[in-house]
Amino acid sequence: KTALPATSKPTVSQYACQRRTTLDNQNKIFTDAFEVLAESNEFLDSRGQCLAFRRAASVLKSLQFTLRSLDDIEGLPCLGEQIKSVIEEIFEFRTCSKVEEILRDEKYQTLKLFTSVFGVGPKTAEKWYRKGLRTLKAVLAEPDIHLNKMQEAGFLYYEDISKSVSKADAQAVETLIKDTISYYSSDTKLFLTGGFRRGKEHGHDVDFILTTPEIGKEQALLLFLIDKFKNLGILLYSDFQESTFDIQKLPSCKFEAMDHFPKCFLILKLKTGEQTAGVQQNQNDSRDWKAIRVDLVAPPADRYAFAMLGWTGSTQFERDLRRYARKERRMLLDNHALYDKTKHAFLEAQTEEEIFDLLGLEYIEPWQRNA
Ligand code: DGT
Ligand code: MG
Repeated sequence: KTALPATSKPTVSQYACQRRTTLDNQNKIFTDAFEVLAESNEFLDSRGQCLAFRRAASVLKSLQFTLRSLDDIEGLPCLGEQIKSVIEEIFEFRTCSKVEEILRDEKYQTLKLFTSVFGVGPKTAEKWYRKGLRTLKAVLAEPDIHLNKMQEAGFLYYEDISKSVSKADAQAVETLIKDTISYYSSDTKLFLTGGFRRGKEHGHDVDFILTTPEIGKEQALLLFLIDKFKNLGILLYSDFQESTFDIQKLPSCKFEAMDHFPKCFLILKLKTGEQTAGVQQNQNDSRDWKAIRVDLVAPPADRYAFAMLGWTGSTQFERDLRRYARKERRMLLDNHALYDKTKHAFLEAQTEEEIFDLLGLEYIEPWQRNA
């Protein structure tokens, strides 16, 4: 056997889609710090800074060892001077003063609280903060705040949906949907996606892709399901968005834009088999259910692979897939399609493996996409 020279470390790609990132994070102390710094910059609307911290966290998550000294980060991508100094401070003090300062900051704490409500983003949270509001109770008591339907539901079921969803809950929802779609057609397919497909034990919601072998038949599927849930008395909230999908359109480079498939954001009543306090405070009835956030998306069967790849995440993995396609392959990728700008042609794929292949990437399993 010939030993590798001491200097030859495996190179780590700057793209998350060329790294294998499991849930076994060996550098949590650093990545937790970067997530706080990223979020604080998101609240400040500093997109570039926010992304820089997210990328750094993502690189460290992919390492199979814990950082011990500055030598360990030599040659790693996405770790600029600012990031290095945070890592250095954590080496020395086990904590970062900037992160501590953010965590103590009243504004950060308040924006974090407000954005934990379903339907409330950083912009709305900021608006409420500027009005002098500091608690959820204060928001509800403020006469000139108009909540939209989503936010109303967010407040009403806050106690349940602010807690994480377990894998067991996700499986229970899967069974429920499976039973219900059998009434639509026996060949409707249901796939768990999002964080649970990546092997996570907990999530903020449960994401599913549904499709039918016959193209076009998936169009009415979600409305059928919503109607059934309503009749079953388990539909607490539903926001249905119909298809705006156009096969001719080039894939969108913007990750933040939602895809164009029919989809719905739901809150469902899931039977738990145990008694819990009522949803509304000062309501002393008990209940044997909890509210769960569920997202459903119904792409046509020939778009299934792109939709599945796009909805499996993680967000950082998705961003880098698109960035890699554009910068390294002159291709445009989104949740609907892959377009080759050199050949001026759409590239078709039936499976995720085929999409990785078309991009010239090694296949990364869903549980290795926790970037
Ligand atoms: P969770 O639910 O917090 O445990 O984590 P995930 O990874 O399931 O995240 P979730 O449910 O917000 O989204 C599922 C996937 O869907 C996500 O990993 C990427 C995709 N996705 C979510 N939001 C967007 C978006 O605004 N645009 C695009 N293109 N994709 C999105
Ligand atoms: Mg999810």
